[in-house]
Amino acid sequence: MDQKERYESAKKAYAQIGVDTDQAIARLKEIPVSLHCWQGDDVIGFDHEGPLTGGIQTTGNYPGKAKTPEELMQDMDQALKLMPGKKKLNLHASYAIFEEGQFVDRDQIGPEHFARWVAFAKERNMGIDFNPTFFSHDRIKDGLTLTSPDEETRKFWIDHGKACIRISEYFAKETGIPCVMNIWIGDGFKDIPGDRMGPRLRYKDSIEQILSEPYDKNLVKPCVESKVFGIGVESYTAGSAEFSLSFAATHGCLPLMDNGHYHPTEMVSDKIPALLCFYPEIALHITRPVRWDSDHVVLFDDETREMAREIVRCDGLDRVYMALDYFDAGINRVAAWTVGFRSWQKALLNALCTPNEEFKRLQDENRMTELMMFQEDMKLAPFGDVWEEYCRQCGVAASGREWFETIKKYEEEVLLKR
Ligand code: RNT
Ligand code: ZN
Repeated sequence: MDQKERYESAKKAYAQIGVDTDQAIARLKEIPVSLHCWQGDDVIGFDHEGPLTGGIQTTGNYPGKAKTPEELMQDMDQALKLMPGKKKLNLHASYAIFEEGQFVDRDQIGPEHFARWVAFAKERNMGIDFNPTFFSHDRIKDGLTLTSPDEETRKFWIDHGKACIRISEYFAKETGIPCVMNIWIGDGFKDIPGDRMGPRLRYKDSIEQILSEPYDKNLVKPCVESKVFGIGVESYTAGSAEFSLSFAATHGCLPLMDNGHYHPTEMVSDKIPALLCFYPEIALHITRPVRWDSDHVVLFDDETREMAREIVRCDGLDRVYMALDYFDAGINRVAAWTVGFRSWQKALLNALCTPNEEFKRLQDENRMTELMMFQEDMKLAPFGDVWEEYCRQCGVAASGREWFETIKKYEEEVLLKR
């Protein structure tokens, strides 16, 4: 059978269980997923010399990492060409581009330092999401930013947050697509704190001051990302789950869940429907935690599938902002981007090809044995043929072995020559 015949046969098989694969493919093409620039250079950026701090870590030393804006854009472009689907660009403030002699500190950055990124995104029809960078910087005092008891330090970081609101609005205006602006800080303590509430009250006040910067709520969507712990801040983080959720709920901003930021048996797939009962919109960082917040490349694994399934089941595709967040420095970085993005695309397509209505009915009628059986059956549905068709329609290779040839060539001709 050729590809077309295989798809026709899969389409029939899915139709028998009430799934319209043509519709699933068409829907997926409209869903934007945010691609993080920071996989390309191990979360370094262009505004500092120092190492990555803030309780996050990249491991590995694979050759060829991007060191300049040109290299990062070139690498990302290569990755984008191998991915099906609609993309959005996700930038960190540390990726500001300063022309010769134009350097300013993070509290002073403005739209002009991101003009080249806007041009990059516009040429590729992408919106832009943004993140203030509260890590990897010498104005971090004793590991603290927005929670610092030192008012000068705290003010510096509040001003950074405000600058980022202005830049986010600029992105939205330029691209015509709302900008999701995510606040995450690594502030916390390695050992048992003497005051847990003080830093949280300062954090609350700091975000309130940041959000007091005027902005159009339809254009900028501020989020607060929670975290259970970080490297070096094992005992306490100010931005815990309860803090972030409560802040978002009481301040009209979005909670952002990163699935590497919870205790290992807590599942974000289960938290998505809980939050969607209350919040009009939520945001996600999709990653793969291996034993800790290790930020391995996203795969088409059980929890990834389940997260996508919950978004689709809850009819949440227009209410959930999806962004990838991982950084592996131990493998080819262009391939890391590509595999992770494609994995989330697979998860979404798989979710759209799931007989969700039928599953709900079985549950509501308490036919749990059948539900279990049917869910197991679905694991062997001819999903690969639908994926192949989706990739064909998007003009990218369906099989990894095929697109990997491009990566190998790019590595030889570009990455290894750096
Ligand atoms: C860190 C958070 C945060 C970062 C990025 C670089 O644990 O997940 O989102 O990964 O902002
Ligand atoms: Zn994250």
